[in-house]
Amino acid sequence: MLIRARKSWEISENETISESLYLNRRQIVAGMGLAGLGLAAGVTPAMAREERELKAFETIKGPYQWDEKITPEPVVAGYNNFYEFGVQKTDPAKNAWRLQPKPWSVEISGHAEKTGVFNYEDLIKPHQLEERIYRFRCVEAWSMVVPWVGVPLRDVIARFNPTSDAKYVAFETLSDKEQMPGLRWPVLDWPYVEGLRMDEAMNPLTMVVVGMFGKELPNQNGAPIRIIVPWKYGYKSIKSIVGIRFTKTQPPTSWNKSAPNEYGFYSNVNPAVAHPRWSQASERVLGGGIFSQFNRVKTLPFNGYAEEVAGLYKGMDLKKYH
Ligand SMILES: Nc1nc2c(c(=O)[nH]1)N[C@H]1C(S)=C(S)[C@@H](COP(=O)(O)O)O[C@H]1N2
Ligand SMILES: [Mo]
Repeated sequence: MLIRARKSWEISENETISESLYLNRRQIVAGMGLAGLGLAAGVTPAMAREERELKAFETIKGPYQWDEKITPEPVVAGYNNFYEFGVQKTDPAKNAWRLQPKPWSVEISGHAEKTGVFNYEDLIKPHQLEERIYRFRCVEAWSMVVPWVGVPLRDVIARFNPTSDAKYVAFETLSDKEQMPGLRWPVLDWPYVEGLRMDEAMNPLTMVVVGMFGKELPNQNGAPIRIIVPWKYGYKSIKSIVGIRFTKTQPPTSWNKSAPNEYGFYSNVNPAVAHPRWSQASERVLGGGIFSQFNRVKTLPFNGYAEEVAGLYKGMDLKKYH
């Protein structure tokens, strides 16, 4: 292996980080100015951000541990897609301080014996939390490796006793203009929605995630509760969930609604099926070093999880059901 005595993440992420640090400093200075003038202690963005200290979790090591270099935490927390906070990769880290992840509740509805509004604490039991290292592949052809903290989605679902009519699970993100400045732009049809077929949702790989790197999720990564589906393109991994609905028919999904020929319902990582505007055959590994524009690796079918999930799609034309 080539030894590179350079920074551990590449230039674009460096810019990301220094930009947010810069903003942070500037806002702290603004806050100090207020304090210096003896004004009432208003909460500045930087203060709000710092006050949300991320609680550490005790976790057990889960069964799935992808054996690859973990992406530096500042990259995972600084290079995001969360359009509710803006469309630039650096926007969520700058703007998501407005999100209030506590208290939080999720409405469970549709074809299940048990439905209703449940507090975060009713859904997530701390002693069940496990850490899994997954690789994560965005449809924009970049990838990372992240130690997520959470529980299998199937364990959460089981408590609601879905009926035999529950063929799909639909998820919905919070949509609150007060907390999410990006909602004023109609880039997507808000709220952000996603869905899985029931057997995909019940697959042991599918996770309800509440943390990363041993701590609570930063807001920009989808606090306080999101889904991670490691064999699918990143947009299936919906953030800051307020609704889970068991449905009989295939639910609409945000990216499919916005560009149906570009984004299908299934969205399985598939190097053989190009996006209409770019290839999916390879990917850029984030945080791979200063030369990482050259750090392209071949994309793996089902993002490397074929052994675990290919059976879910037996007999399906994966070009048609992309
Ligand atoms: N609600 C919501 N969830 C979302 C998105 C979004 O814009 N809004 N972006 C998706 C996309 S395209 C990706 S790649 C991942 C990014 O997750 P990360 O920022 O934690 O890496 O979140 C997904 N979940
Ligand atoms: Mo993505």
